[in-house]
Amino acid sequence: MSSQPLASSQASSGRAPELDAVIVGAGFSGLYMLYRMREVLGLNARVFETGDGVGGTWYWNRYPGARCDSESFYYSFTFSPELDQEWEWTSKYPEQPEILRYLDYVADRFELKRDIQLSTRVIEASFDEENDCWRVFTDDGKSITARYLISAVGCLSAANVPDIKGIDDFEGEWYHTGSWPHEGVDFSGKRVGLIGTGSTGIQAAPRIAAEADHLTVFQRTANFSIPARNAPLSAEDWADIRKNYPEIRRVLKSSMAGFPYTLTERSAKDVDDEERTAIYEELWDHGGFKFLWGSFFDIMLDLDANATAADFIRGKIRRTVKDPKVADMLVPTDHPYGSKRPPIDTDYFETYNRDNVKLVDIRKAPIAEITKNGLRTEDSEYELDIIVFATGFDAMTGSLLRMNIRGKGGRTLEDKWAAGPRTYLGLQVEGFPNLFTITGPGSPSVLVNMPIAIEQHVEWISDCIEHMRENGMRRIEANLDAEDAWVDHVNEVASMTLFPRANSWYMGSNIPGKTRVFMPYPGGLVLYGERCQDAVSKGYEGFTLQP
Ligand code: NA7
Repeated sequence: MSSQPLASSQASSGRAPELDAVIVGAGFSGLYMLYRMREVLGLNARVFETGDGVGGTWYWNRYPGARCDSESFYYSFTFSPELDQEWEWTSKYPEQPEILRYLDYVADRFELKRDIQLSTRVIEASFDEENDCWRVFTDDGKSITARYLISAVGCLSAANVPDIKGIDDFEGEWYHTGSWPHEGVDFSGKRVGLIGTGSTGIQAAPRIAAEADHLTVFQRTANFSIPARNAPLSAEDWADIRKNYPEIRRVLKSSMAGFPYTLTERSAKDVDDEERTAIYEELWDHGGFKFLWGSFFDIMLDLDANATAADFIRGKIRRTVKDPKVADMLVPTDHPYGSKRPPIDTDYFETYNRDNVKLVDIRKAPIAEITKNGLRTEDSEYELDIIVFATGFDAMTGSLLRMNIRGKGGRTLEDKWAAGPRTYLGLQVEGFPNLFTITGPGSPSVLVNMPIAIEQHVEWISDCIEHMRENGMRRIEANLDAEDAWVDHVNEVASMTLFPRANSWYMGSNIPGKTRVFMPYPGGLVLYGERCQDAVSKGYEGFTLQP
């Protein structure tokens, strides 16, 4: 389909915007959104991207060991059968450079780059109520108007560097994993301190340990992790995958979390110890997210059921780590398995058997300051040449808020979300017409295999814009009552799960001062997709559309 862009055909009243849409971010979301806007709707869109290349999260996260935690043939675009046949992943869990090459290939393959303005950060956006459009300001001193503002900034892109006293005095080098130098970091012969044992720290530790003279890991919270069992993909594997792609895609989209795994209908408490252990052993040997999404239905619903999985993993940690005192420190005790984003690893626990690795418990003796020569906790000093912050992100809201978005009456998104993010379906915010948030808070997003969540959102948004165009509408806004009801629903579903029992970035509790509220929608992809479709089939119920 190709037709006249909205912006140039707009003459009814007010001034026509320069663009149909500004899309912010050129990762998975921004690339596909641009494709849909241009190639499917024939509209005039521009992407602004801070990085000097496409790739989003995969552009920034270049730390050693950075790789995808979902299998490559599940973690990729599904919209183009031709692309499926052309691209071949080398392994089950490809490393960051390969994923970045894929996204760059997609951008070239669909000639997207001509509408992507790199090295440009959106610093402000204001809704123009008279003309029903957004004015978007960028850090090159320019501004542009667009009917729609579509956030494709991702859920995990605002890096969290903790405010630790003395960091400016440190005479060594320090890096955050989410903005890693392109030229890499040479760890050879260096004493390295790694702060953080989330998914990132768990991926990075084995790689840094193998390169550095010495690695000290500063752990605040011990974490559960499942082995990835990465393996190269052979020509035979590929022949099979290619043949089965349509079926793989169908299953992914009709699953709970965008993976081809099904939770059994049995409770973990209804099987005897022997059978349950055999099931967990099989999942452990398989590796990856299947342990969470392919086991018992009540793992994330019932503490006792969860404890069976958690105890199994604790046993594995104890059997892997040779020093019982270190194993004790590594065994998670303060949250249910899966209530923090579960990491997937390659030799993480084994790393603590190396002579050049030390684990420090900073819950017991917190970091007091960074000194000229390293780091001081409340009971010891550590000399370091390099400090790596694997301390995560201001997740889900950070990147959105950094854009200084002002809606109706000049109200800022920051003000609207002062007590936590509020959206209708994670797609729109009351008071902010014509703003769409791809994988925004209140949508399944980070609880789902991301490309699948992204495609569902992008397709919903582009269908909505098409509907607006066909019906001569130029403003769409979520209704307050629909938004309130959705926020209540998200909270209600979250309270039925074990997710709120952890201090996680899902809850905003990793950022000092951030409101503690569960941000993603935990009802699963299918239920969520039905809610989105239901709104459409009832004439965009919960939204107000205006000509
Ligand atoms: P995460 O999962 O937020 O992990 C951050 C880690 O850093 C975690 O162990 C935190 O401990 C620790 N942390 C955070 N702030 C501090 C301070 N101030 N002092 C000490 N330790 C701290 O981020 P990741 O980058 O690992 O993963 C983010 C997502 O990216 C991941 O889930 C995937 O979806 C991809 P805590 O647990 O809060 O006690």
